[in-house]
Amino acid sequence: MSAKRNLNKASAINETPFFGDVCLLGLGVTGRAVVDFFLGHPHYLNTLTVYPGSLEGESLSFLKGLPESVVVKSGEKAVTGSYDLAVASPGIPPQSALYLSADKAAGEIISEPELAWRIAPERWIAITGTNGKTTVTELVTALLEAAGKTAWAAGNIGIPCIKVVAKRDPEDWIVAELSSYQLHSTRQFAPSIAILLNITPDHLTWHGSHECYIEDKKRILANLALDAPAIIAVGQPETRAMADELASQGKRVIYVGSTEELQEAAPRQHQELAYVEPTSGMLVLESERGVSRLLHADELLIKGPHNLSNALVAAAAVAELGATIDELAAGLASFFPLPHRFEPCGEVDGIYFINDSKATNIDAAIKALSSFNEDGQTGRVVALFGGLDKGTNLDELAEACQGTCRDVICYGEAGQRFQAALATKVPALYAKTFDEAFDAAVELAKESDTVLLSPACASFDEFNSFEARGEQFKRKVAQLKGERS
Ligand code: UMA
Repeated sequence: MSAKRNLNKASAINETPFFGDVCLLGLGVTGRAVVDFFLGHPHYLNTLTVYPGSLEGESLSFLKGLPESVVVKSGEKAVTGSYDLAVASPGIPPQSALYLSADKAAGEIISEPELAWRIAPERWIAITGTNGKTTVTELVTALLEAAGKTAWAAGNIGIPCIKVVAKRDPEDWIVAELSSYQLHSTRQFAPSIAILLNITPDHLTWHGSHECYIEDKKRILANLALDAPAIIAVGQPETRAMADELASQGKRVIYVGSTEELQEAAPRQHQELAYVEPTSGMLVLESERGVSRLLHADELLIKGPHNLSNALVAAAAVAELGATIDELAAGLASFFPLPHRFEPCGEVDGIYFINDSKATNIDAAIKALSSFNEDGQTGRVVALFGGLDKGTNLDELAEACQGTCRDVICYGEAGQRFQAALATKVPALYAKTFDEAFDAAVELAKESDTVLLSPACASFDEFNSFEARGEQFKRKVAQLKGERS
């Protein structure tokens, strides 16, 4: 590949890094974006070699259009030769032959967000956590826009960061949702603001253990400059420990949580806090600069205690960039729930339907259930759990169902294990398929009840994605509405 400099560069891009001989692992959304970037900006490297791994539809047609300057090693299960840099797609596990061999063959191995950051390191807000990442990424983006700034949501949300750095103007912000897979292969990544939401068991197969998963999530905080705030929801011992560790190193931490959590967690000398004031119900940001009351919790359209935390972290981040209280309050009050994330889907004959298909792990489903108790709807939920089993312990989910759920329907590959575990606390039925589970839930629900899809499992036993599962839920609601009208 030619090392000629591209003179039509966007000024947000840093022209200095030179990556030499680069190998790229994977040719999905990430891999294709990396190739496109280097084809448009060839001066960053000497050669580009692609190890596509498994190939399907879009990757195959993409391969056909590649110029000869890109070396493609189709069908190779291991990286051979020698490279200065390897860029790994996030889906490729670190214990795989492809990743391990690349790690040996290359001077260093990094993820695509790190590559994008090395090229354009200014104005990054990076967000991670087991649950809530996409909501917070969208919310931060919306609040920045409400404050008159241009922001690009990118990363695990579906748009590779490398695509955005190539497009943005110097003043624009990147709001990057980062998964643990992407963080695993970060080395120097240092965002302007880092947000850590929560860490609960997930992706155990990819990481090998919960401890490794925690370590990878923590990498978002690893290289923060002294004045770059870490905004951390401290509702769990793991996240609280990370906040305290950073604070003890003299770094800036904004502690986010309930007033009880903050009393336990925040050292008094670090007075940067975000919480809901128990007496007034107002969302509050507090620092040495003063106390800002933004809006009442009831004014938010996104519901549940987890969304209060999401709103607080997002507001704290955007307040850092100079947004006024009015701008933050207006932006928060007008933010709608995203599809498949505790999304209200209407009412049929007095029964309400909520699509929380994105809840693919136990913790997310427990959070959804806890929203009902807050609203005084105890015992009025008929919940659908099931799909592809992640094998996690179900005791806490069973506890959360008790008192909250009238009935639960457990379906799909995970159905029988869930039924056995949950039946100890709540009436639990088994249904073979998603559709049968929905129909059974409608049979059992009474007026004023809510049928909640918050499945606590991946969707892949029956669907291609959690989105497809959520769409099917919505289709079933619409069909029911048609039949009953
Ligand atoms: N591949 C292999 N072997 C593997 C895995 C992948 O050969 O074991 C190769 C194949 O060529 C395949 C390619 O890698 O075509 C796919 O790469 P990938 O799995 O990394 O997926 P991408 O299409 O690049 O999409 C990735 C994220 N996917 C994963 O992390 C699994 C997308 O997140 C992300 O939106 C996109 O980059 C842009 O940043 C999706 C996701 O499911 C939504 N994320 C997980 C989650 O949210 O739980 C972490």
